[in-house]
Amino acid sequence: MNTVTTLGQFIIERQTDFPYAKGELSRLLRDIGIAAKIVNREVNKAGLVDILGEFGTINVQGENVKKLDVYANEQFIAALSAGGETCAVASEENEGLVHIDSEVSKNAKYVVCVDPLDGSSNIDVNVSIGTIFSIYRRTSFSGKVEEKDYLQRGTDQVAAGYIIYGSSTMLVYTTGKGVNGFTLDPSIGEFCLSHPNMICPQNGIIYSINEGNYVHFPDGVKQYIKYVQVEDSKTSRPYSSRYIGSLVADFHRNLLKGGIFIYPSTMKSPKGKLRILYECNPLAFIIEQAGGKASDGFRRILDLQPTSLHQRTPLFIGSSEMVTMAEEFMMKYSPVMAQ
Ligand code: P6P
Repeated sequence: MNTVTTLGQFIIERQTDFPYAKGELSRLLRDIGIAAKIVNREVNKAGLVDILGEFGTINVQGENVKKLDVYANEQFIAALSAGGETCAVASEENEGLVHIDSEVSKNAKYVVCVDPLDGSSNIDVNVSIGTIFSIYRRTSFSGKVEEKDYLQRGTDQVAAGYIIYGSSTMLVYTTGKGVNGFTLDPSIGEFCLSHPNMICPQNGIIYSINEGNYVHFPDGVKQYIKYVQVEDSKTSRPYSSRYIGSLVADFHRNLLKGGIFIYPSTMKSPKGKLRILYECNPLAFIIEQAGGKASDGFRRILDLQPTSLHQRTPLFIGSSEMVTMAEEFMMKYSPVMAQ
């Protein structure tokens, strides 16, 4: 009989990867898994308005109905607070740091960045959405956590992962020892190991970009798009265009099948749209651990030095050979942007 490995069992088994670990990171990952199950329960009901009602109304239970991204944010912060293993959270939903000041948490050694429900505008049309998280050791040794505790390079991440709420709900994470995926089995309420040692194909035939912004793309991106659309059977072109408009869903498909996701700078988002701390860095950590690549078109994402919590960057991420080729187009046709 196939043995099922739950997320909890896997985390404990892998604790030996970190000889000096005393279990804090394991418990922190467990806390994230708990919040993911709670959010999953509500996300799966999102279409049943009579249960949730419209944001700002009172539902059948007499509760104030919250937008799901607000609800998700509260659940992750509550689970992390209850777990006591992190001293603060930087969230896409909060302008400043969310300090966790309980006696246990205020001396905790980890800080967490989270996009609690990315792509939440897709909820109403039943498109897959996701949570993205990133974990660092705090750099200050005492006192209140400050923004500088978060302004670390992506290479300093201790762990990173995402949850995708789709046809099934999966949690995918890395601690720097490869990437593993767990699928939620609702019948037992556990995330079970379903995708051990995930590897991103070095090449692919899927490109993901919002071509509605074409006129505002840098020339390097325009030329790359023209290249992938040319008929050439030797290089399997034209590629297939797949763009869901939900970062976690686009990323997850490309991780499994091979492909490149590009959100470049545009007129509307001159620095790119996606955030370094809780979107680009965690996904860059995962893709590199799976053998892929992530850059801003010129520089490795994980080497970027963030200067603010909600800082944005252009993002080229996915199969290593595809990202490298797109970077070559950027260097050839948009070299001025390399500065
Ligand atoms: P656009 C969703 O709002 C999001 O933050 C990501 O999940 C997604 O990849 C991107 O924005 C889509 O942006 O401008 O193409 O609608």
